[in-house]
Amino acid sequence: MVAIRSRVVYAGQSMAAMPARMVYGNDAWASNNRGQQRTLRDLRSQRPAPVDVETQRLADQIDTLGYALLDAPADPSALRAVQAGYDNVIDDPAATVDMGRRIRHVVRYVKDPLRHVPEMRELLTPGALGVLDAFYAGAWQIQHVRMWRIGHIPLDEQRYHHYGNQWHCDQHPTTTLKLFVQISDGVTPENGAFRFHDVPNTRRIMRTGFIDNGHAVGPARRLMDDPRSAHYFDVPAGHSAFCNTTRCLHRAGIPPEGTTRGMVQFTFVPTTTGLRGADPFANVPLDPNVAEGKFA
Ligand SMILES: O=C(O)CCC(=O)C(=O)O
Repeated sequence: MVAIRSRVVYAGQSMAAMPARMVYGNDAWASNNRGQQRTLRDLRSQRPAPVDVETQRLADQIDTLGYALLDAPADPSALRAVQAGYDNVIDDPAATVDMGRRIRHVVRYVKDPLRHVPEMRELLTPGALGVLDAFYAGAWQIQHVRMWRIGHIPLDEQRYHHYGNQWHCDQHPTTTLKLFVQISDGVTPENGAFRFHDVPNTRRIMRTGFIDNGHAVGPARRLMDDPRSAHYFDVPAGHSAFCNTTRCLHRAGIPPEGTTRGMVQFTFVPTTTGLRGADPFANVPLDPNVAEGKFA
């Protein structure tokens, strides 16, 4: 019964999103596509960022493919401090909140992660800062910072949305970027790696039968589930990648029973109030969506 009801809801959402999907190849409303890209074009034409060729190449790749994997990992001692901080905080009920949609504990977020694990700041490496400056022409800010852990979802529950375990596109403005930082060791496609399709594949899937939240028919279904066409974030801990999760279809892998996978994520948006200051963490607001009663 619940499954039938969710199909109906999905179908309804899907119909509503259809025109924007055909035009833009993603699930964000027209206003989150068109106007946003204009903002970016204006910023870039006013003050192109003085960055090196490789940094610019990565920023350009985010425009065309929707993602960029950074070569240089975080400093090993910073990573160790973050991993120790994560291990300390993630089992503390006062510092965390369970946010799974059907089974609460399958995903647990740290409330105010910058306070609990201040060393997280060092995961935003000089390489990442350069790409941000190139992409946003220096005019960006951190919208929020997240640290979370996902766990196993029982087989008969895997077809439902618990955390981002079903293929989906976020509905943020298309100028929003997320930097994913691997903080668990030994992540593989089989044991829970985050995975995504690049922008050209996402467009194809969106236009050829994607319904919603892991549901698709026809060519979209085949392409979406073809492991050869997806990218897996199975890099060693300390490595990071930008992903435009509005333009790239993505999902979490599901860790095997008895295991978990952690993640740190920084979310960036353009700012119209000038270049970023010396400390990008100076005024990062608390994330209103990480709270008791909220869902992942
Ligand atoms: O890999 C994960 O834990 C899911 C992330 C995700 O879906 C998102 O950040 O939008």
